[in-house]
Amino acid sequence: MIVHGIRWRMMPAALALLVALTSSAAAQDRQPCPVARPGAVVLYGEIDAPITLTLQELEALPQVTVEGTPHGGTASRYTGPTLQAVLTPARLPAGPALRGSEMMRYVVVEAADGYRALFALAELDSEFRAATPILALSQNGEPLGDDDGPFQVVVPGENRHARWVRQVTCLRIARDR
Ligand SMILES: Nc1nc2c(c(=O)[nH]1)N[C@H]1C(S)=C(S)[C@@H](COP(=O)(O)O)O[C@H]1N2
Ligand SMILES: [Mo]
Repeated sequence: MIVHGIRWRMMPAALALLVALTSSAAAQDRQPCPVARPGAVVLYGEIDAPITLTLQELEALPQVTVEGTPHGGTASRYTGPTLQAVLTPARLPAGPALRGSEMMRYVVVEAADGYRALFALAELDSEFRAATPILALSQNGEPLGDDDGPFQVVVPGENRHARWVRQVTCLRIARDR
């Protein structure tokens, strides 16, 4: 009986702790990228030092155009470098070198609103799949608007759009061990 009483008296404290833990975890999920630069994409994480790529530098990379239909919109042409091309300065393993323990590498795409989505490095590799995700700079030849741009991930062939990250700020390079 005494044990029972103690448990019940602890309930409000236990609930408060649970709420505090869940809300702080949710807040952490929504932290914007700490190294973001306005109008640029920053590569950071498991690389020697963060690398900033400006719009001009992204435009200088080979450009790919893919078809995609935005949420509630009509079929569009999205153009920009592949995420693989954007990641080139990070010198990550690619093609035949992407195997064994390297298969645990991944990239977290981070957005201005704190939204984040993860791709395995292999999903970005053109030797693994015919069409790989791009960092779109334009839609139907026009720069992306403020809601989506200036940079938006477009994933060819992926029907759900949860990884079509809008307002991309950073690519965090990581790996599991
Ligand atoms: N920055 C950012 N990008 C995002 C999201 C988001 O909340 N923030 N939502 C994703 C989801 S779940 C979908 S379905 C698509 C389309 O969202 P929209 O309908 O708000 O354009 O964007 C994706 N990209
Ligand atoms: Mo969604």
